[in-house]
Amino acid sequence: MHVIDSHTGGEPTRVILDGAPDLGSGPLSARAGLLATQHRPFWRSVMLEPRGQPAMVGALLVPPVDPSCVTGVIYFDVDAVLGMCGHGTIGLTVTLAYLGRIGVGSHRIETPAGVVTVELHDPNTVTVTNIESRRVHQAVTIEVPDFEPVTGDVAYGGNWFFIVDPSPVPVEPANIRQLTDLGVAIRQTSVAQSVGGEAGEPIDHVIFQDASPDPDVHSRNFVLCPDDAYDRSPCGTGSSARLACLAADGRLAPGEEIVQASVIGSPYRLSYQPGPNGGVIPSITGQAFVMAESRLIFDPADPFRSGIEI
Ligand code: PYC
Repeated sequence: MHVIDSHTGGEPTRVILDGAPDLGSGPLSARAGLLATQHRPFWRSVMLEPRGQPAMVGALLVPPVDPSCVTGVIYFDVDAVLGMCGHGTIGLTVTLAYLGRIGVGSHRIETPAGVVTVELHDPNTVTVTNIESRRVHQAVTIEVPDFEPVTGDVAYGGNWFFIVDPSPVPVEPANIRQLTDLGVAIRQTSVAQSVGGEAGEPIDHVIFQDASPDPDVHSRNFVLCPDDAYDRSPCGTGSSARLACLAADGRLAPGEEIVQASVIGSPYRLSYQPGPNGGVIPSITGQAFVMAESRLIFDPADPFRSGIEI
């Protein structure tokens, strides 16, 4: 299996070029469903240690349905197949440029959540124009066992987010353990209490937002992903959901640009335009770097060839 690893603001992406199961030629959302339900051992073996690493997202290249797209892609982490992934799309674009498949300019990429546009500015800098993102519920209070009640918004940016703003715990590296524990408890409670999307879609990510002490940075976030790892980048789909909330609250005008930093300080430049259905069309600009190009080996004699399952 030929893979290329990159990181976007510290968040790893593994692009899978070959060796994956055949998912057919249906709509990407159907192929993502097949991957999630029929091929769980495959994607987990690529993400789990010792082959994978915490927080890594896989990007499986598949033929697009829409011929105007340079590729189709299905993203996943060790616990879930994702609708879209912003940092992964920045990493994928830089990887496609590294492979010589695309050059500087604008390209379309098909994901299970819809077609996104990427602008490659130089070998490392990419702007993603995401699918329309929207706030679904405002100021929902959840009684979280063993914690104080928390109030947040439910928003969609290609994945489903519960966004707590301001964070009850300062968004700082020293608090990553505490933020992770609270985020896991919020996600579990939101699922148990059926707090989710319009059609009952479960919350898969939790975001804590904080003001930034740096005057050049609008805000900092901590994003808990489905695998219980925190996003080292400011999370592209999470930033999209957050833009939808800022727009709905009248706190950010269309076209106005802000810098959002992750808990480890990696920045995205964010802005939006009004969407056709009352949401926002987010723009996310960030940088990715290719780190490795390798062949994964699945030796039948290796007791951990499927990854460490504990
Ligand atoms: O950047 O959208 C994102 C993302 C989702 C999960 C990890 N990163």
